[in-house]
Amino acid sequence: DFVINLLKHPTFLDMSYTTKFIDTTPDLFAFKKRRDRATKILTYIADISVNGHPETAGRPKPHAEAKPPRLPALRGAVVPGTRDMLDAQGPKAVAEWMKDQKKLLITDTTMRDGHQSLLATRMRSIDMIKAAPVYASNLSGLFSVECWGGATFDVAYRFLQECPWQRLRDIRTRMPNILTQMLLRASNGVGYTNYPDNVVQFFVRQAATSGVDVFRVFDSLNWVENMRVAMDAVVEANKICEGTICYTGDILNPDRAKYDLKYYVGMAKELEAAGAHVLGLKDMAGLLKPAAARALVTALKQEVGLPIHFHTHDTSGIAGATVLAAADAGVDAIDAAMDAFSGGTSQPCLGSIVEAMAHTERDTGLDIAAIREMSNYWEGVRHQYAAFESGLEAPASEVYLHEMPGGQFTNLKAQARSLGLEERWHEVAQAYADANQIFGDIVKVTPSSKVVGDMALMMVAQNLTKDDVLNPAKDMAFPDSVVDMLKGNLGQPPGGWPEAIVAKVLKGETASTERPGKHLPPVDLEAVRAKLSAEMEGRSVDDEDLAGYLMYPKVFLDYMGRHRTYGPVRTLPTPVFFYGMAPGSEISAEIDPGKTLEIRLQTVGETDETGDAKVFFELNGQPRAVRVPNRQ
Ligand code: BTN
Ligand code: 3PY
Ligand code: ZN
Repeated sequence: DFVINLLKHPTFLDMSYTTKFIDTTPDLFAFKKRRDRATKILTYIADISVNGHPETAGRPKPHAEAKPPRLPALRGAVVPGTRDMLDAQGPKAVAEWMKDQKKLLITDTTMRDGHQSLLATRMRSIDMIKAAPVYASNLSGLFSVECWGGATFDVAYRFLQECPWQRLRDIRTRMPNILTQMLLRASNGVGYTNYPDNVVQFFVRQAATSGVDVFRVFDSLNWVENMRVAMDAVVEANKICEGTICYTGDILNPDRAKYDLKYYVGMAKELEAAGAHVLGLKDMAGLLKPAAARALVTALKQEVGLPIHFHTHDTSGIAGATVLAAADAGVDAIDAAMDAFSGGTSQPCLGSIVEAMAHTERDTGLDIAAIREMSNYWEGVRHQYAAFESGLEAPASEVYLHEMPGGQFTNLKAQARSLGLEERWHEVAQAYADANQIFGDIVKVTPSSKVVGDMALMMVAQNLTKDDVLNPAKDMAFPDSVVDMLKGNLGQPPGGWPEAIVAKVLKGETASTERPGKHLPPVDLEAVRAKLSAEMEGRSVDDEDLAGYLMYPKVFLDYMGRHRTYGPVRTLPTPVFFYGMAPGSEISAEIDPGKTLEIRLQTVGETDETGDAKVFFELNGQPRAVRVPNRQ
C-alpha cells in the first residue's frame, strides 16, 4: 500500500520530491484516505436515496411536474461593467460616478438576501454558478450582485456541505464584469459574536482576495466605533466600503424620537468621516415608509457627500412604493431581488422597479426581457427548494409592531414552532416588541435581533410580561445571549443600556462600555493554522480554511469531517442533493473542470443482517456498488 501511495503522489509524479519527501509528507501514510472522490459521492447519493436528507424529511416536496430551471441564452459577449471601473479607477472613482450619473442603479440580491429571507438561506452554489455567466452577458448594467456574506457563510458549511469561499471564487470567475457584494457584520464578521481585531482584518483581506468588491458593513447596534476596524480593512484592500446605517423606528413618529432624522444624519456623517465610500441605508425589517424615505433621503443627500445605496424588505407589501419615493428623492442605488425571489420578507421586485423607472429621468437602462428570462430561471430554481419555503401567505403590517428583520422572521417562526409556540405567533410578535422596549429600544439586526428573539420566546414560553421582566423582586434566569449583550459584548446602543435591566440580568456583575475588540487579544494565526492542520491529520490549511475556522471552529471541523466521507457533493444537482436518485435515473457531476462523472443508479439491493443496504451504480459505464447503513 505504501508503494502505491508513493507512486501516485503528485509530488512524486511531478518529480519535485527531495530525499526528505518521505519525512515531510505524512499523507503518504494516511491509507484510509484512499477512497476516491467518486466513491465518496456515490456513498452520499446512496445514503440520501436510502435514508432521505434529514433537512427535507416531512417537508413539502417540489411539484412532480415542475419544469427544471432553464438558463437563458447568452446575449452576446461580456462587456465591461462596474467591476472593470473599480479595477481601473478605484473605489472613490466608482463612488463619484454613482453620484454623477442619473440612472437608478440596481443591486440584485437574489443570491444572498433573496434566498436568505425566503428559503432559510438554503440556495446551493451550483444554482448560482450556473446563473453567473448569464448575469455577465445579459445584465452587465447592474450596479452589483449581492452573493456573499450574512448568513450564507455558515449555512454553506453547516447545512449545504459546501465551501463558501469556493462559491465566491466560482461566481467571480464566471461573472468578471459586475461588482460582487457581501454583507459584513463589522466586528461580528459573518458570525454572531465580536471577533478579535486581527481576525476581522484577516477575514476582510481574504474576502477581498477571493472576490468580494463591495463590502456593506453594518453594526447591529449602529455603533460606528465598532465598525472602524472592518471599514479600515476594506479601504486598505482597495475595495468599496459601504458604511451602513441600520434603520429602525419611524422618523415621522414623535413617539419614537430616539431614532429621528437628526440621529440618522449624525450617524451618516460619522460614517463619512470614518472613510466610507458609499453610504448604505439598510432597512432590514422594511420599516421605512414612503413619506419617511422621501424625507430621509432628501436630508442625507443634502448633509453628506456620499452616494446612497438603499436596501429594504417587502414584508409590509409597500416596499416598492418606498423605493420609488427614495428614487424620487435622489437615492443613487437600490436593492431588489429578481421577480421570482422577491416580495414578502425578501426585497421588492426587480423587474417591476425597472418597469416603473422606464422612460423617466431615472431609467435604469436594464433590459426587461433579459430580466424576465433570468427570473424564469430563478423560478425553476426556487421550486427545487420547496422544503424550505416558509409558507408566509400575505403581506403583514404587523411588521411595524414587532420590527423583525426579514432574514429573522421565518427563522424565529420556525424556532417558535419547535418550542410548540406556533399557535401563539402573534404573542411572540408582541413579546418581541416588548423585549425591544426592555432593552431600551435598540436596532434589531443580526446579532442583536437574535438576542431580542431569544428574550421574546422566553417571555411567551414562561408567560412573562414586560413588567414581570423588569420587576426587580421577580427572580428569573435570562438567556445566555441576553447576559452577553448586557455585559457589553456586542457593544453599546445609542444612549447605553437601561440601568435597571442591566442590574437585574447581571446581578451585580459589571458591564463593559468599551469596544469589545479593544480587550480581545489578537489571535496567533500561525499557531491556529498549525493546530488546525494537526486536527485534520496533517492536511495543509490555506487562508480560506483558516478564516472559516476562525469564524466557526466547530462548524468548520464538522464540515471537513463530512467532506472526508462524502467528497465534493456541491457538484450534485440540487434535487439529487436533497432527495437522492430513483432507480434507473442518470445524472452527471463535474467534480473538476473537465472531469465529469456520469452516474446511473441501477437498483437498491436488500438490506443485509448488519443493517446495510447495497446500492448498485454505473459510474462512467462501469458497475460500482456501495453499502450504506439503512436507518429507515
Ligand atoms: C446536515 O448537516 O445534517 C446535512 C449535511 C449532510 C448530512 C449527511 S447526509 C447523509 C448522512 N445522513 C445524515 O443524517 N447525515 C449525513
Ligand atoms: C444578516 O446579517 O445576515 C442580515 O441579513 C441582516 O439583515
Ligand atoms: Zn436584508
